[in-house]
Amino acid sequence: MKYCKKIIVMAGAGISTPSGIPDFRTPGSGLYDNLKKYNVPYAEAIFDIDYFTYNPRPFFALAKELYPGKYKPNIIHYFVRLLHEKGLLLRCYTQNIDGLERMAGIPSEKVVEAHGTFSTASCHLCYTSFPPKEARDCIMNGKSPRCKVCYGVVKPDIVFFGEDLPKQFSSFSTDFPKADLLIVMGTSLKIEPFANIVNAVRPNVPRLLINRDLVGPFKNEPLKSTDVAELGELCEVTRKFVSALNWQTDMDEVIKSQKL
Ligand code: CNA
Repeated sequence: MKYCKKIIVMAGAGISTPSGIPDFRTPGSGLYDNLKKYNVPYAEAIFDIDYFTYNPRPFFALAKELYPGKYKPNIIHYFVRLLHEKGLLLRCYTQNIDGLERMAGIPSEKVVEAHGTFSTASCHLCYTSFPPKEARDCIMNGKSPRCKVCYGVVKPDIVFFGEDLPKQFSSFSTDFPKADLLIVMGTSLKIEPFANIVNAVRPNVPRLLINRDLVGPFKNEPLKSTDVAELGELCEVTRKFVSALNWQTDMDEVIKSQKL
């Protein structure tokens, strides 16, 4: 870390499981094993744009759970914030839609929410913007928000399977070649095109995976000499890093400054 000044973080649902938000694929606790109550014919249907057009209710039931407000950032989000405070964070690319990076105080220009956000909403048919608070109120009250132009169903701007990623995502092509360290954490690296940008750093740049299991290129045998995998619980590994870097006091201050 001492020699790295342009760190990119690629994050997934695993950084938010310690905050109480289930990920997709962890057997037992992951969303894919717990979708019965949403009554969907197959797991991915809940984030499938064609299925949403046919029946938006399962997604809205899940959205009620996931809307930011209920959950708080944890030490992992604050670790990314600390990288920023120390002038080391080039960008955090997250697949998460929980807004916990924002809540941890990482400035919006430092975060690319590659799979969208609940903070804006639009019609899923004509893409006209819709007041996000009104969308939230409707969904929380069990109603479907409707577009004021075409009466199509409005959804928070979460990227579904079959939809394009936000424009911001394309900045990876200029960010990644500048990075001098890539940290990949809490993701199965199963969803494209996000998963693939792990290969967009220069070939000699170290890549560090912090996760319960090996994923993506970290599964290769032999492992590339510049790739390192630190397997385990993210909170524990993060604490270990904070201590090894002697950042405990700074970490305490960052958490204290973000009164939630
Ligand atoms: P995933 O496919 O569920 O993978 C999560 C990965 O994190 C797995 O490899 C787990 O083993 C690992 N993991 C989970 N918890 C921990 C932990 N405490 N310590 C260490 N490793 C852990 O999720 P991905 O993010 O790869 O999949 C991308 C999807 C998930 C995106 O489209 C998201 O929108 C979607 N998602 C987001 C959230 C959220 O915003 N919090 C929640 C659920 C799903």
